[in-house]
Amino acid sequence: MSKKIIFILSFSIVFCSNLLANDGYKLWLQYDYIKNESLRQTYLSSIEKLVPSGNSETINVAFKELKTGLEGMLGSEFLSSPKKDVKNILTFGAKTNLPEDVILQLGNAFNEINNEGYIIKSYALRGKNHIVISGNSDVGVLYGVYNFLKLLQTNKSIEKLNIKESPKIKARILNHWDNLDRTVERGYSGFSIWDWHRLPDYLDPRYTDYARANASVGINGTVLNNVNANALILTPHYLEKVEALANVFRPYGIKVYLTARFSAPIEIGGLKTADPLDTDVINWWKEKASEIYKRIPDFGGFVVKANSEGQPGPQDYDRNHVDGANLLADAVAPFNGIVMWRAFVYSEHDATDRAKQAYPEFVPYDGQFKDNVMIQVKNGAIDFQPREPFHPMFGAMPKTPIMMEFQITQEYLGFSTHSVFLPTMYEETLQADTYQKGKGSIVAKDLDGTLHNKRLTGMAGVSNIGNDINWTGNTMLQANWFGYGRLAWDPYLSAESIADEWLKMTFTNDKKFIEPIKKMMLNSREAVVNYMTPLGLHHIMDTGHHYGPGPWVSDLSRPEWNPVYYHKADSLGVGFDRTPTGSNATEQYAPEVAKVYNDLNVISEKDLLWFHHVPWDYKLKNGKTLWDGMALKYQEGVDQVKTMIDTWDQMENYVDAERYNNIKMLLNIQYKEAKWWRDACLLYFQQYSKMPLPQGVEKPTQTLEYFQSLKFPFAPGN
Ligand code: GCW
Repeated sequence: MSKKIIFILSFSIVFCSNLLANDGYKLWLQYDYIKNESLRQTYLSSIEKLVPSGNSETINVAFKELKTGLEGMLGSEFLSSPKKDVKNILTFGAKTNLPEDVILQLGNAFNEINNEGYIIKSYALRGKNHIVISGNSDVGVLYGVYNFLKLLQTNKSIEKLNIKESPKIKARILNHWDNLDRTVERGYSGFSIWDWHRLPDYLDPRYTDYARANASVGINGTVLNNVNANALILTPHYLEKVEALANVFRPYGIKVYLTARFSAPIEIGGLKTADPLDTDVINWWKEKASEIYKRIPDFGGFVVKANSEGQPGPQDYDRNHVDGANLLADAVAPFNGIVMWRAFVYSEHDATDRAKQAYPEFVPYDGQFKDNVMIQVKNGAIDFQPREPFHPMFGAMPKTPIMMEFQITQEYLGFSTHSVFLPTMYEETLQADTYQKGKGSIVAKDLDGTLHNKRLTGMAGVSNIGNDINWTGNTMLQANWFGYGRLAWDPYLSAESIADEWLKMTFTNDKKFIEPIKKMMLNSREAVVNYMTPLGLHHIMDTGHHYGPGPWVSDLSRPEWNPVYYHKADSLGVGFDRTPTGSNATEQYAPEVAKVYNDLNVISEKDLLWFHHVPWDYKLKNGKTLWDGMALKYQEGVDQVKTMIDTWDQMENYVDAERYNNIKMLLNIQYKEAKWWRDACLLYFQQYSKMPLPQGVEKPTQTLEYFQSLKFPFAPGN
């Protein structure tokens, strides 16, 4: 081959590798060849040999990942030509397997990390340079390996490393709302990744890649099935399949959990009752637990949705959530299992403001739940809206572990067509101050246990993945799976740092790409709030499937399923009065917080209509009337999506065509739908405000009747 051809070939490999077809399957574990030659050489010369310590499956996984990652980023030169005089060594292994002289170098570090934490340290000894990745467990080492690889993926220096990191939350879990027929409730990325029919014998390689992706961000648990549960998952036929998945996940430090249908003792056990105080029921659950643990010794435990939206529960027998949760807790306690009992409960027989209903069912029972019960609370008191004030239960149960439930799938945020970076939203809730133990009692502190000194801690994220080739349908939304995992590991991280990492790992380190796209991501959540539910509006999505606007819906059987229940628009104004003159939901917050929410002069306008019913001509802080301000917010949301499109259009040279087009086409859909939201909502509310659209707001493209006539019987995820 002529020199010229070789040059052209290597040029195209080096400079165009990120422009080759890329279906997005590899997520943030792209391990792209490092194009900055001097940086690549520095890395190459700092890692000449990999030395594993220990030979567990987890260490083998870590070894394999290091080889894949380093070969990808550093090229085939890496380890291809074993040198005689190796000077730069990378050792990895848990403390128990490391040679004494290496342990000595790490000094006290092992006491400063917890059982899943890791240490990455450089040192020189007897003329050699060492990097060691270690921890108190093999899984800690694996986390260290992923984080070491991330240093290279994000082009950081690997000189003089001295990193000690531990997860701040113990149970870092994905919740799959996946059904046994492979449909996914509120799933917008294809069907379930669990191929129940072909399990347990056929193990789709995707299960392993799923485990890798999760471990790389520190997720250590997965609930395989929907909280609207089917009892069949607890029968031997399915448990065998669950066991097969657990075996795939175990080396990656991931435990399997299942949802427990409360009426399972009747449905699959042949009992007449599921009363939590009935001896036969108690024994049935104990036996079921021991049957599961025989197959899966490290089974994590159960998640339960009880007495909510038609699910069976202890209240069917005049018992309460404590009775229900403790029943299951006792069954799994001998095996160190836990129960995650959901607080998402509300009843159509209760006329109380839906936002208030969970609190009295749980908070008065603080201290009565067994030690291995966590109460799983959604971030807000209604239901995963584009913006919700934090749930009043956070900080309010000092004796009961409270875990967070975030939704990663975008049930109310435009499905997987809308590019919304959710860590911004998660961060807002995690940083919210509950004042339950005075100023600074932020939600994150209740979750990591430091606020009330809690032993069990957890976070759950309702997964957004399915069997689409790129897992999340929209490449941009991979960032939400990633970001959720990062925040479950450390709830104090900034959304900005997460976006930065994800972009570099997923696409490129080029600043000309990173800076504008990071900005785009960080603004994307406010955009969706603006074009869907500005100023504290909520739950005005169309009925059932929640796709598109439906503020007019008023005919559903349950009052609190109707958007009109939430916005209460009338000729006098709009918004839900949750102050003492209304439902008084604010009384569930600490007095300092309630005072702010109650007071029109101090409440943030972001939450205005969540807590107040205000007149259409109410003066906003910018001097505009509420009507004008609302209309302008809707327009602003649309404009923000336009800006996202303009930004993305500039990026064609930085991204492979496949992922570029995936995002581009979806942004165009988002733009169309943002306008749909703006027009439909403004036309609807205008019937009450009777005011003209202010200057700067585009004229609606269709009539209100047109928007109301749209029907989507086959919208996904329903
Ligand atoms: O958000 C609502 C959804 C239901 C879901 C429920 C829940 C799994 O509309 O689809 O059911 O919340 O969280 O239990």
